[in-house]
Amino acid sequence: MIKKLLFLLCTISLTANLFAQLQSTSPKPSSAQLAWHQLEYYWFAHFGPNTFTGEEWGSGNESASLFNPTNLDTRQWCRIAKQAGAKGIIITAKHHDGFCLWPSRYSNHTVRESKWKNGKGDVLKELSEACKEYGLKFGVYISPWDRNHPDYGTAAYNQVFVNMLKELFTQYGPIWELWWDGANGEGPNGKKQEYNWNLYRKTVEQLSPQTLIFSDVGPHVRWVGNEKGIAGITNWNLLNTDGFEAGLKGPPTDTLGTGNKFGKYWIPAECDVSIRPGWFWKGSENKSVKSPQQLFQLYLKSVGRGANLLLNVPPDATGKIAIEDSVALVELKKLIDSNFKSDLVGKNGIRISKTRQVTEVKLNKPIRANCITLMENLLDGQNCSQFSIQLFNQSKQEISIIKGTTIGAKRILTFPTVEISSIKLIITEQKGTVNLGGLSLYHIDENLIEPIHP
Ligand code: FUL
Repeated sequence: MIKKLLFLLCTISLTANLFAQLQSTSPKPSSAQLAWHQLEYYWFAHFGPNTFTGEEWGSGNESASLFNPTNLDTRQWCRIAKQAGAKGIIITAKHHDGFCLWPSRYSNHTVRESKWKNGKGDVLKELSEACKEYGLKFGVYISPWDRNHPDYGTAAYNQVFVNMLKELFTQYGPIWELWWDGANGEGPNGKKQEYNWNLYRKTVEQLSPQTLIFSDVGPHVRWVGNEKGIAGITNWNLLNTDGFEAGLKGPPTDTLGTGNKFGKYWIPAECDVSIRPGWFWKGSENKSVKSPQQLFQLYLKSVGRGANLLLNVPPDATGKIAIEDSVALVELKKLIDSNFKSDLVGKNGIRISKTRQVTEVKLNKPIRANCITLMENLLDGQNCSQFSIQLFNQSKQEISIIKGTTIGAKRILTFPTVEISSIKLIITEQKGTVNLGGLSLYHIDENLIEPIHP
């Protein structure tokens, strides 16, 4: 009997030890990443010669004089971004066509060679200043693939790219997020470039250690594996990147969507998607701007799955955000605000009993609802790998059960409307102790949700 008891005690303490060990070795977000998680939603701005030619991938042979916005107004972009609830703007400083939106000393294909402002203009200067004025984060997309630069495809180009990065960080900082496109096509001499990612990364780390670098493999933020704005239903903020590189040598796209449960590094997913069919503005697509309801769906499938939403809002050829886009964006903000305005638990939840794995909420009267949001406090890492939520009516009968896997920064779960008297959340599987940051209940507009979710 005593032997059995000792054996049991040993097993319990070994399991507890293993649990504590797992928790302490599991990756955690840096403070810059924690702050990034809180932003939830911000903009992409694709702008350049393509805005004037209607191309998606410029050849690099376009004349610089094509770039000539008649009324560039980056403050208008920021005003609408603010009104629309976006937290920052990431601009295409250089797309695959090689055209630089700043007068780079390392290229002959820039705003300086254009007619805009007689070659004296600088889009990055204007946008970085406007972002500061409006309290928005400023980010930069810079494509290493360059279809214009004569050095592309030779070792010298890696230094050109480094020099360009240096210009960006020394002249337009602070740069909050740097977006690295892994695309690697041919340059003007028909050759592809061997990118020196380590050199690029070291350059940025030296100049701006707080900047979050995005690519297929992070190191700080990862591509979600599609350009539809949709994260995996299971979405770990962890990823194994050893042996992978940005671009074609990246992890499989479905892995990018879900992350790795036991991933070695904290590299959360960012969902990029355009408000229009293309990434660059085209007059012909003015009627195809996504509706506020479609954008709300994307919000649920990105932010609502613990990722961030990077929504592309391309300025038009005058240099402003078109009316079609701004109307949809301001409406989106209204939908988010009105539907998530009142947390019905906050208003009516009387008693919350909480143990390590079970959280119970009793409501002081039956409430009609169709949405629950969960949040995990990520300071201790991401730990929930399976949960179930039971919904009970007044007679304490279970009326619905919702099962899910990961929670992360935020998890938005929708279900057919029911009248609820109490809620029981059970963490059925966890990697380490789940630190629940919030459980809220809403009744959102039924036309906005798909029948069953997840
Ligand atoms: C891709 C590019 O090829 C597209 O043009 C766009 O910039 C998108 C965000 O990234 O890799």
